[in-house]
Amino acid sequence: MLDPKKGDPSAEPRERARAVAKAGGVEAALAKGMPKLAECTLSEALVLGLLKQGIRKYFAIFGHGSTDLGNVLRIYEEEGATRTINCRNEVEMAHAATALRWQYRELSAVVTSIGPGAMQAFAGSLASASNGVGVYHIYGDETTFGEGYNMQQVPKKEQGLFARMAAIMGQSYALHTPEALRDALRRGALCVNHPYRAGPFYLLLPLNTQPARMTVNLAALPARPELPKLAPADDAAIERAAAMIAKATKVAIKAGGGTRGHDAAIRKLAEAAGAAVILSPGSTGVLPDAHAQNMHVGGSKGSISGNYAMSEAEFLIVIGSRAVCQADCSGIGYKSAKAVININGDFADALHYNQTIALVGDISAVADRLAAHLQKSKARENKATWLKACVEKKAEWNAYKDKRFECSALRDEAWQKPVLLQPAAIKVVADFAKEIDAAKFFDAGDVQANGFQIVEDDRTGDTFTEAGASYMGFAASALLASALADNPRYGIAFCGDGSFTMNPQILIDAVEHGVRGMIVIFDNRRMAAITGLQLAQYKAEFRTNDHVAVDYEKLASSVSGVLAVSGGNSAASLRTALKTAHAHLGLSVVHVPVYCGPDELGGLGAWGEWNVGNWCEDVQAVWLRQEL
Ligand SMILES: Cc1ncc(C[n+]2csc(CCOP(=O)(O)OP(=O)(O)O)c2C)c(N)n1
Ligand SMILES: [Mg+2]
Repeated sequence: MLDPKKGDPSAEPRERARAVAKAGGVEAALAKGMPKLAECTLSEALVLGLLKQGIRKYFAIFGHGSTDLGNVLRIYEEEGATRTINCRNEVEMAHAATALRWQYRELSAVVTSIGPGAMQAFAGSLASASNGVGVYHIYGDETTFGEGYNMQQVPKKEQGLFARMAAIMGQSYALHTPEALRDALRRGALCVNHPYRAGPFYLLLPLNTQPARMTVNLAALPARPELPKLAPADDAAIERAAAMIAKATKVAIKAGGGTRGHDAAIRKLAEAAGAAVILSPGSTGVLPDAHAQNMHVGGSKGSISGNYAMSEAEFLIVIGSRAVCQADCSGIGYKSAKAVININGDFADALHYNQTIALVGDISAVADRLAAHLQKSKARENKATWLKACVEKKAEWNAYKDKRFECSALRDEAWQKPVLLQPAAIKVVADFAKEIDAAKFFDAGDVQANGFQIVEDDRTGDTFTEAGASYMGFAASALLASALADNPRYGIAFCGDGSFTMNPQILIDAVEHGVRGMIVIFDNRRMAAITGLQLAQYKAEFRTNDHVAVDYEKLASSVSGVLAVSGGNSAASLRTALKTAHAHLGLSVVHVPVYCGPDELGGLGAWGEWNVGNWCEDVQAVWLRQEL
């Protein structure tokens, strides 16, 4: 209850917020004389602690489980110390926070109420866990007195169930005691800033400890950790690895998602080793698209050239890969490989295969040293025949793709008229993105799979394909990151109709928070990726579409501020629509009807094997015989 006799309860927090904002951070404010010891609530101490780690930005949906924290965020925002944006769906905001870190490297926190809000944000955090992206999640939680069930807690006579659940996904800490904040934030800082295995850190904030008063020593709260890059201490293993690479004649590099941002080192190593480079869906751009040694993606979807290199290479250099079943180890992966060099920061990932020399450490640091040895020994020289065969396979793949890109409209059963084919339509939008230097976002379905087979990136950071979890709804939600980014970049979300309807909240949130960007809905009026799998495996479709016609243009334009445009049924009309959409100073939506049916030009094919459905027996039989 507010007690008028006690004066303004927000006066002290306001003063601290002002001091921090004015100085430009907690440490700077302390240096300028802000008292180290603060008497405040746990909610405020948490906000100060996060500020000390450089976190000023919050995505929030408040509820009764987070009103106290919300009140502190209000005061701190009024003084210019933090920024909070309110969202419409917790899954959406978890995705936006993931994208903010992934795309812009900016750390933020997601704030929810207790119960359903927390549960939804938790579900969304799978994307940050799967892609190794650090984000703080702060959930309201049951009171520590245990006076009775708190509404919306997990209804069981057990303690700390949300914290336990969250700890399975990442790491969690229940702030049962305000003074535990120091420990919680030290663990959190390492989790969200971990150099090679970052992920979500969950702070469970009980309803009754949020307003509890405490003495916090601001000087003692942990700052963002600075960790040195690590690499093997001596050259013994690197020399052994270099000698093996020099001797082998068919070498491939598998560049996993961990290679993102290590473009220069990967190129140097690939060229020194004479290795064909197989990309993951998440690492397109690490080697320029047209580089002769770039074989494009490999795996269950894969490509003609990527999968050729995967199955033919006799020697494998795995870099920054966690060995995903679809992309690596089931089916197509490395049937001819006799030995592996694995560069990874994580011991377990580095030792995933047998016959391995594990070069544990920072990718650039290790790859540069290995490349220097390979250059000295001219390791590339005996690989000309192999690289020539790889180049031929890449030409085959490019010709195969071109045939699909050139195809004009085909008559579609659901649309009852000729409509564009998905690969051709995605190519038009991907080319447009390049033209205007936009970031591309993909999440799931045929749109994602065709997308990573199509994009022609020349550097890390032009495509964000949520390949870790393939979470339908990520792409559109990721646009919201730009609302909080220091230097927002125009983004285009490539969405299937199914994926878009999982998280359409962006229509409202983008307008409210001033996002400039575009959603392109590739509408085949079904969840076609699953239809395709069902047909390929069991020759029958089951419940992957409905018969409800949705007018996405009308739906999108019903939100004031959103511009909706029809992409039409030809490449030319789609290009015109993209230009119109891009000229809009806000969020625009381009709706493109696309074909789904038996014509092979409607997709880019699947080039690998996959341990699912009725393929398991065959795939597993091959895997059992593999010694790697
Ligand atoms: C949240 C979520 N639910 C279910 C799935 C499983 N799933 C993967 S792709 C897909 C269908 C995607 O449909 P759509 O977005 O329309 O793309 P399309 O394949 O039709 O191009 C489904 C249901 C998923 N990846 N994410
Ligand atoms: Mg669809």
